[in-house]
Amino acid sequence: MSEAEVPVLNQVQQFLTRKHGLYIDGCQVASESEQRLTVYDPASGQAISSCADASTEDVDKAVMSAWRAFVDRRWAGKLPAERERILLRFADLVEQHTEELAQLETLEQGKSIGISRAFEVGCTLNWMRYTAGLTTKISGRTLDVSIPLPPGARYQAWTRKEPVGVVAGIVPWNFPLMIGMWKVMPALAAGCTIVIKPSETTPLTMLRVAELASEAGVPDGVFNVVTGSGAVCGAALSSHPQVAKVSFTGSTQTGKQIARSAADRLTRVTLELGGKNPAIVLKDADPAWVIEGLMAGSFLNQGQVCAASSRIYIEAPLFDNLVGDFEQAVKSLSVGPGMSTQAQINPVVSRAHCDKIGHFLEDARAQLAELISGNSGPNHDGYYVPPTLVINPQASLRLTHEEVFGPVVNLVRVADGEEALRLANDTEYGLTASVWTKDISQALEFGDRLAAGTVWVNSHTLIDANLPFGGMKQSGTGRDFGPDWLDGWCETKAVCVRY
Ligand code: TXE
Repeated sequence: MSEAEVPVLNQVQQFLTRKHGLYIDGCQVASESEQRLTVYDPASGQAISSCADASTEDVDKAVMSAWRAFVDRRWAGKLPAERERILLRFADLVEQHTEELAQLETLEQGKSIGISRAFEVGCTLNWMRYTAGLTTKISGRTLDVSIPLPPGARYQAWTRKEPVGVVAGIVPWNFPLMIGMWKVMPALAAGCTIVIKPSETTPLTMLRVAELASEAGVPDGVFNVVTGSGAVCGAALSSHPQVAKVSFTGSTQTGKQIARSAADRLTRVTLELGGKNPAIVLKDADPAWVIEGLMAGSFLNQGQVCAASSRIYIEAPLFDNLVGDFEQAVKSLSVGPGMSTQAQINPVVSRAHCDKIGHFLEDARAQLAELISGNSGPNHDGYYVPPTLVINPQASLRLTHEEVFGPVVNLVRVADGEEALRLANDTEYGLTASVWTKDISQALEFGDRLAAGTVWVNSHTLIDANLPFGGMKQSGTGRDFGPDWLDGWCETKAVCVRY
């Protein structure tokens, strides 16, 4: 361990050595299956823990626990203010365990401990408290109706929001705690119950926060966790007949599979899928803002961010100078383990993902693309990918169009803003986009014409609990966050009363 590496807390070491089961009905239970899935530290490639590889029977047990908790109204039947108090207490407990959760996250996911503290836990707390507050603001509308029969009858009508039922939350590995809580919290705030499946690569933090939820007073069966593969555990969960809604974040391919199986029973779905997000830099942009904003927008969490800026279109007069500035910035990044407080780029999540990014780069090299790379990682078995700029990639390269989901960003010279807009929108994705300019009219014009669920001006990848987020086109369906967030977790019931 180098001097800059954070010592692992005793409770984290103990948690890693536990034989983790599933979290059902408010306690750890052993899986029906003997199969285990190994959890690796991306900085070393060493096994650090394992989790249960849940069977279809396990998933059924968890869903039925959530179903019982929903139908007997042990959660939805509480006063909204009581649910809010419990959820705020849950947030306080997560805050008290910040260092423990941040270390677990870094050890299983690879990201910097600073990012784990600030984002995985720090930002998650903002979302938790925001959503807890929504619990007491659920409301419908009163509606005047024009029903003419029988003659002389009078009516009053209104809508009520009711929790949709048992929710299945399926979570990816890039922000295991934060994205997990983006599913748990709105479900609980709305009065639903949930079974959550973290990624098999990063299952640990969800198992730990489920314990904290129970400690905060969330009733047994309301928050359940199953761990396991996508093919068995994920598929069984998302197609379970008692699941009323699936909230999924992950690849477009798996999202489509889930939507297809949900169609059979018209299960509600929210899908937050991939992106190949453009940033358009116009010639009057402030270069210092561009470098600061788009270095973070492209390399945060090693580029494993669905909202990341991965295609940067730069108007010709600024291009050469900005490429020079990006090169300098990329080459100055230090690369090392997430537990180091000094490393700015850390390993990616898994050997498989490291190899996948490697294949994109091999394809680019084979086609003689111009690549500028920063530092390589330490010389051991971690999953390191050097931060890389691809200059004017040809249309034939896979990384020109496909989501790399790694520390790789395309810098493209464009003649003018019109060419940038055409290229920016020439994608099957539509998650995020940004435009960089000092001209407010240009900014608004480009904002209107970019086909993306979120458009930033002079920033990128900055999300907020009060700002709706989600994709157009093949980046998904539905919106998370914002004042109307719980609408996606509720049914609207119309009530009409004759008097
Ligand atoms: O995703 P999957 P993977 C993108 C990114 C990445 C690619 C593949 O480009 O390289 O997806 O990553 C569960 N039924 N994103 O393979 O398979 C799985 O167990 C139900 C974008 O890891 O989509 C995990 O819990 N569930 C992204 C979750 O789905 C299934 C974040 C995500 O895994 C399932 C991550 C099935 N049939 C990757 N198959 C984003 N939008 O932020 C798998 N799963």
